[in-house]
Amino acid sequence: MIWDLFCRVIDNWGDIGLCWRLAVDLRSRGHRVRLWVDDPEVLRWMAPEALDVAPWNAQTIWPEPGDVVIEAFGCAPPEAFVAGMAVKAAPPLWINLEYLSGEPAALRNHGLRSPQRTGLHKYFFYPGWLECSGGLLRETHLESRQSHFDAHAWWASQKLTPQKGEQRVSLFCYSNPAIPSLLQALQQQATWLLVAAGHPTREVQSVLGSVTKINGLRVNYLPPLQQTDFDHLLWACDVNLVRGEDSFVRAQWAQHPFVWHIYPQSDGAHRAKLLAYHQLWTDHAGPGTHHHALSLAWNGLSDPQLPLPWPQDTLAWQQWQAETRLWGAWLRSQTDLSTRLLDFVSSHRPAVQR
Ligand code: TRH
Repeated sequence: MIWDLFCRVIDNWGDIGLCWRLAVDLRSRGHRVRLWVDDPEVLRWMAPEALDVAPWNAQTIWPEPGDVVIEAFGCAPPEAFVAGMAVKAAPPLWINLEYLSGEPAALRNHGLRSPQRTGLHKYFFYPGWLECSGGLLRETHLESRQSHFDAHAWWASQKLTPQKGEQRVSLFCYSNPAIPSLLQALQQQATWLLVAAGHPTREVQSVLGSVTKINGLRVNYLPPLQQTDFDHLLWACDVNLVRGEDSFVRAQWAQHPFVWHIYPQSDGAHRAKLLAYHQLWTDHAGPGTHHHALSLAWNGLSDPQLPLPWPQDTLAWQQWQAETRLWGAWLRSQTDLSTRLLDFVSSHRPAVQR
């Protein structure tokens, strides 16, 4: 099938990061994907191989729409393109790929159809953790990539040198008042902190200045990594602090303890979203004693006066690691997002044909 995937870059790297991953995955399954992006700048370093990205701007001459149209995060395809969809004898299936959420409202809305002015219909597709949701992006060859991964060779390829006995922690977050507390906690044990480019680097440097070694803590600032190398970073570390949506999903495939810095919303709506995810963890992986406490504190949802509850003993890490494995195994036992999208398309396309 021909897919038109629309991506508007609002802020950060997640809009394009997720769309690029989806495009690559659908192509690997034999589909033709036109990825329309209004600002492809980030892809230059994130995916230098992304030569065939289609520019979405005022000069774009829109071709006849394909079989499926996906707008990422409600980004609204241009009117001229939608008009082309409406006049097709068999209009494409139009899907709004929404944000990841475990909240009941997202599950209720998943798959619902919304009539449009043009006489077309748009369907809502919600990624999620449960079978009744849209699932999580997981490429078909992920397991084989992971089983062939050689962390030592990868560190060397990045000109980074791990040291024996250090806990390796990656950091990718938004602006976060808990960073000083994190750095304090990490100094208590031998830790190698790998700080992602952008926000995280600025935040950590604003606390540590030019210092890169303090008590047990050693710090490396990373350049922006290609997306495949960002995955490798998560596989090579023992603990991953991730954010947003795409890096959060990738941490779940990395099989190491991880903490999610959820995208903070001004109305505080992220709290319910975070708690819904905690509940799913408790239901499917275990009590989450260490994970939940750290996650709440990291997201500013517990007493900021208290030190960050970073586990300091081996038993705690073992428990958390065991739960992380269960969580990952449960998710891997389900079908992935692209498979569910394809099923959705094959069961809904005939219904919208005229
Ligand atoms: O960049 P983000 O904060 O994106 C967010 C979320 O998508 C959020 O839901 C949305 O509302 C907001 O943007 C607009 O975090 P996320 O989703 O983890 O995306 C980061 C992407 O960047 C991911 O694809 C991984 C990639 N990445 C690299 O390729 N190289 C790197 O070095 C790093 C740090 C990230």
